[in-house]
Amino acid sequence: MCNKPHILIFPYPAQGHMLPLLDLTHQLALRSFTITILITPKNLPTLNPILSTHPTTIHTLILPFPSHPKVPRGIENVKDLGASGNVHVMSALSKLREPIVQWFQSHPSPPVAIISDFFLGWTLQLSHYLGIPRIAFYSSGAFLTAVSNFCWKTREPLRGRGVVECSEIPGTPSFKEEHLPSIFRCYEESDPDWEIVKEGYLTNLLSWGCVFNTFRALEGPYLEYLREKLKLSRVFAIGPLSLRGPDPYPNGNPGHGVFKWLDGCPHGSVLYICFGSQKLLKREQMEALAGGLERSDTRFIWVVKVGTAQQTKEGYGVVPDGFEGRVSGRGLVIKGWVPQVAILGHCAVGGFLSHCGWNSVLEAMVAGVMVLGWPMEADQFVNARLLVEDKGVAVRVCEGADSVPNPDELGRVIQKSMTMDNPKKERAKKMRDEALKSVSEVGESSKELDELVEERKR
Ligand code: BUP
Repeated sequence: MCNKPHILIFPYPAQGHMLPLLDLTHQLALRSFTITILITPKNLPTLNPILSTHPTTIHTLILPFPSHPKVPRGIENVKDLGASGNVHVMSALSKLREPIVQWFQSHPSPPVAIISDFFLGWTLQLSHYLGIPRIAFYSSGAFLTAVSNFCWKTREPLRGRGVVECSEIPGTPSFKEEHLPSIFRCYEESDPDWEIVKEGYLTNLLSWGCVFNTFRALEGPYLEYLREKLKLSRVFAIGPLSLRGPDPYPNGNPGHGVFKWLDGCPHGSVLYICFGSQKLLKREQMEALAGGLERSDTRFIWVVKVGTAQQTKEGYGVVPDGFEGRVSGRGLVIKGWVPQVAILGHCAVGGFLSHCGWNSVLEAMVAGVMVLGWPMEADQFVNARLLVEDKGVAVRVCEGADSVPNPDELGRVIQKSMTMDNPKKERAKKMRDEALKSVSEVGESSKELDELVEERKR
């Protein structure tokens, strides 16, 4: 371990946060860093591809998930808890400070830097204590960071205002109050967990550097805003990271049946539907979506998140009776995890009905497919605005975590979006070219990754 700079990587336990940070970790391992990834036991399987790709340069620091009164015992990943659990998971993880200090102090060759998720802002103070720099890893975009920063600064006056105009930010975007990241609306002064969250968000920008999973063609003005207006000296835009990860199938593609089915579908004809790792749709939403898909007469793959036995009993994630039979041949319903990046990259896929989670946004751009957005919570409305208004590569089909779309209308929008030529599809394809260019040898994202690496090796 001694000759190569040693870096501690601390991901946040939600799939959408872990996966891109592991892609960055892969790049650092390729560039002669020694790495330790801090992980809790149940999240260890997510590391399998990267650990088997770098068996000697990537190590793990496995620490038990700290107990917390609001995180049920045995849960270590937000995907088993839902987005509202984030606040308590963030708070629980802050109890890892002491074990990390002990590990660091007894290590023969301790890390020279820590890269931790932006949901772990408290690690900045930890890094000061350890005397090493901290790099904040943003698994979300620069636009969101600009909006979040604006909102924290003006948080009190935001309440009850209805519409919030982000006056300083390029384009002066405005958002309905309920479309701002939920953290600003749910904030509870009296709950100490929220204090940890707020502190963490605010201190992130004071880190030695801020790394974003984004690329200039998608978010150029917002990256400039962070650099120029907020005067952040080290902003590294190094994405899309889904193009930089380890081979997900080092022993050969396992041949997921979905690809065989896609091979038989015409070019651009399939709508892929997935709402990320956390969102479970309620019965009425499942019925409305199924109804819309049935009426759309469109080929589709619908990835369904299934809940606990109790949630299923209450109708969450339940596919309506008879639906699969009625759409047999033109639609696939898949319960469980699928290789999303590879599916989006298949030439038969022509659209993505998405909750607009940041990774899904980037993966759609990499695949060059237009997005049919149904933002629900968290950063998703901000991301949707970027795609629909700024970039013109998406349409909104519904909005809100509890909203139930009208099946007739949904069916019509899906059919129209998938069958008609429109400029959004063309723009999405251009965005794919830009994404690929950014990670090419001479691309902007590659240059910024090189800069980050060089600065940390100095
Ligand atoms: Br579900 C699912 N396969 O079946 P987002 C998700 N993913 O590869 P979220 C799969 O998880 P956060 C599946 O490709 C993307 O990289 C998907 O991230 C992958 O949404 C990631 O889009 C999901 O940011 O994110 O889950 O809401 O965890 O950040 O809240």
